[in-house]
Amino acid sequence: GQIVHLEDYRPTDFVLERVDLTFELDPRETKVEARLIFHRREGVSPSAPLVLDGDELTMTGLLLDQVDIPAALYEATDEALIIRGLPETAPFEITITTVLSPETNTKLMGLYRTSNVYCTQCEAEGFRRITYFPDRPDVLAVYTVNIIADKAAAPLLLSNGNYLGGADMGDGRHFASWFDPHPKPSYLFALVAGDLGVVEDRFTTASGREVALKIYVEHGKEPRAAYAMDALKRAMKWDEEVFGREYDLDIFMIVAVSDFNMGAMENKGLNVFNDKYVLADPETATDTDYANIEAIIAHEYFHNWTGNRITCRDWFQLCLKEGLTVYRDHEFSADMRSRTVKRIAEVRHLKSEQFPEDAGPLAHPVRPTKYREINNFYTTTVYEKGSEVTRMIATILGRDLFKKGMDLYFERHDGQAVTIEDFVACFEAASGRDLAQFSLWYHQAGTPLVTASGSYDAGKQTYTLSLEQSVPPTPEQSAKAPMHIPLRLGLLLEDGTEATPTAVSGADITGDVLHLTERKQTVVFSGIPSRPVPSFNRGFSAPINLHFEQGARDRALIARHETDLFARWQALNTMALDNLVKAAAEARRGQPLTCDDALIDGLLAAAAEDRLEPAFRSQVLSLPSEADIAREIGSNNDPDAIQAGRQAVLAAIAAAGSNTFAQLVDRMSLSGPFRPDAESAGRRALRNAALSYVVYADDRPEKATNAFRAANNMTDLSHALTLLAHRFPDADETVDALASFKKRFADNALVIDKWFAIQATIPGAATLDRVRALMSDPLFNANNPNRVRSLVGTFAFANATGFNRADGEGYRFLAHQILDIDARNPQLAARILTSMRSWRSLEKVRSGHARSALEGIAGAANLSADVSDIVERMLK
Ligand code: B3K
Ligand code: ZN
Repeated sequence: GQIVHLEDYRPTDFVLERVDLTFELDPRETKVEARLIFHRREGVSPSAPLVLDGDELTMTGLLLDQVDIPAALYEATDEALIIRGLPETAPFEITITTVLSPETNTKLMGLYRTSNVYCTQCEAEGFRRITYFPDRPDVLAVYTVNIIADKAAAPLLLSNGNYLGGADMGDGRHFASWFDPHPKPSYLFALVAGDLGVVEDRFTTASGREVALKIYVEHGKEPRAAYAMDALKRAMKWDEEVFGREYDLDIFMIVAVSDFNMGAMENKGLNVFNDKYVLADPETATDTDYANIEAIIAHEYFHNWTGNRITCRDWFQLCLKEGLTVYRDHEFSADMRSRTVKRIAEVRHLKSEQFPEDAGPLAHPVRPTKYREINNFYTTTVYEKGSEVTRMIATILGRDLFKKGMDLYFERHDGQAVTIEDFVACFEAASGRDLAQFSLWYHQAGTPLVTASGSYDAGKQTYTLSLEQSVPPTPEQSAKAPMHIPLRLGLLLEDGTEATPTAVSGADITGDVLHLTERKQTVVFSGIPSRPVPSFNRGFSAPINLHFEQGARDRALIARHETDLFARWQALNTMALDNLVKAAAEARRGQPLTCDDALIDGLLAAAAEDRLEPAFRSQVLSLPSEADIAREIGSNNDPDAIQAGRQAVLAAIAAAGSNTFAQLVDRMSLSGPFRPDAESAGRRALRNAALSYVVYADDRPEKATNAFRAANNMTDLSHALTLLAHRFPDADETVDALASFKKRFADNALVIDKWFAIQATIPGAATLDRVRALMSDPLFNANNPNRVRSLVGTFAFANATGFNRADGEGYRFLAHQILDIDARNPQLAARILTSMRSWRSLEKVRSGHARSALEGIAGAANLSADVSDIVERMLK
């Protein structure tokens, strides 16, 4: 693939007015007729050819206004169809016939088959695998779609928009026609055909439109779609109440399929989902699964306005729809559940996924300026950091002006394909604020570092904060300008109350938001009666790293008294991280391992504090991961030492807290039927966190085995199995439990994915052989993305000691898998390869092995653009 540059953007020469598609579906020989009505854009040279995108297409017909185009006037290459001699001003119709083989389409882009269902995935550039087309998001058109198929094999024929009608064709086939009145880009096109069961419901919009809701799943799985339907209705209502957005068609459909490259896709009126994010019942889904379903159903629905009605001018603007829509789904989940616990989970995710990306060779701005393969830019930076940037706009403007800006965005740009600049301009217009410096968040990669130091002057009763910001260099961006960082902050006094300064100089402050805009700023707070304890970055108001020397006593004060609950968690988590880093260093040097009493006291006090909600307490008890510790250390990492240090800290907490944990296991148990609501999930989470420590403190598998036997829902069952497998991998009890779990759920692939993932994350060097063996298990399927992600992906992403073996075998294994997967499904291969994005921060023996493995991939023949783009950036 060629490198595409943002600065090269220009509109198409021809305007697409209408699209008429007819599909004659067949597993190996699907015929697609595309009738496209264009006119030459004003001012475009009359000799300019029409250039359409294509990818692996076989064309069998090409007409201009129903007449064959002579061979001399067109040229079809691998990537394009170029037609010359077209009318100067009058509209004309191009008819293209292509023939496809959905059954052998293993890339899962374009039209493919999954479990006998025809389905499409077009974002970002999949539509060009269906027909030649101006396949770019700024080409918006109205589509009519006719689908013809065998009636027995595909009784159900779906596409975007509203159903127009259909009929039997008398020859065993039937057809259906769909019309989508909303102009849309090709990436939002969808077609689904097959034999599926359906769950139906209705929704009445605020203005009285009746919408039919349908969720299609494999026959027999209908009961497992009930929660998704409930989440959909709640999302529709919430978007009306909070963003004033109503649905705009008579029907909204979701189809769950079992082979899908990502989570889900927001095609207009016809969302297609990975079935993992639709299907749930207590026996087979964990609380995390329920929460993910709620969030993703909402996310795709919210795209109807942020993405579909207002779309991206080009793919550089991806965060325009993704960052904003993630922000919207985060807010939705916060309103449905506990806002604080949701925020903690978001920040943990951001730090464990986005921060490493931003600190490594794959770092890129939220709004990149060039790409080789756009599929590689559906990243946590574009999504999650993009969401944080939107959140910061809301923090800077305040609730009302943010709402005003959003309303203006919807009003100004409905029906358009726009840019980040257009988006930001709406907030500037609504608030009168200049967001030029703030916009650097879109353009500068890297996680800013804020270093703070404070001094108290008792005589003057002033507290002086010296703040310094820097943004680390990232690929192709060495020098960075200072950013506008909205830092929420509180100054706590010894008695736990908050100081209210009589004056502040050196920075703009609105409410508790301190606006950091200079490289160095000295802020003086007056009227502070005693030495204050600063609590920085409340609610994680800015996605930054913050360095401030703060003793355990001060952190404990924050953990006890902060009014911002997120900051309480943050104080304990930071204290834990400091200890874990220290313990890792001790393990590395072969010294005795220590754990501070202040940490143990803080964790146990929070765990036992009944005024705090259980979900929050479970977050306090869950220590930073090995990857979190590695990120904090930053370089020359030894995963074995990190793990040894972490285990020593866990053991110390488990020993000191044995009574607290045993009591929590008892007191947090639930009776009555399973309920997936946030409160019940929180109790299960706290109980399971406590159980982990109980099992950790014991060298016999008995307690975990009992928990496994007693579990009556998947959250508890899979947690107990994880405890058994991770703590006692070779015990007979573990072997039995793994076997019984497998037997019980052998016909449910999504549950078997958990079985694969639990085993893939067993710590230690021996797990690689286990993973290899599991790849030959009859329940494994190397063609199914969910299976591959659960076993190979989980091993590489989430098993620090197993994957990063000192002998390099883990990397060689992964390299081999990447090449194997790449031959079938490049997107999947490239995604899993990003698990090595932090390879340079390993100690030199491991990083040497990692480099060789990456070089092996880079040197392989026939690499896809997806994988070669990632591997080359990683080696640069
Ligand atoms: N927009 C899709 C992601 C498409 C990924 C293409 N490689 C799902 C989402 O973000 O909602
Ligand atoms: Zn999205």
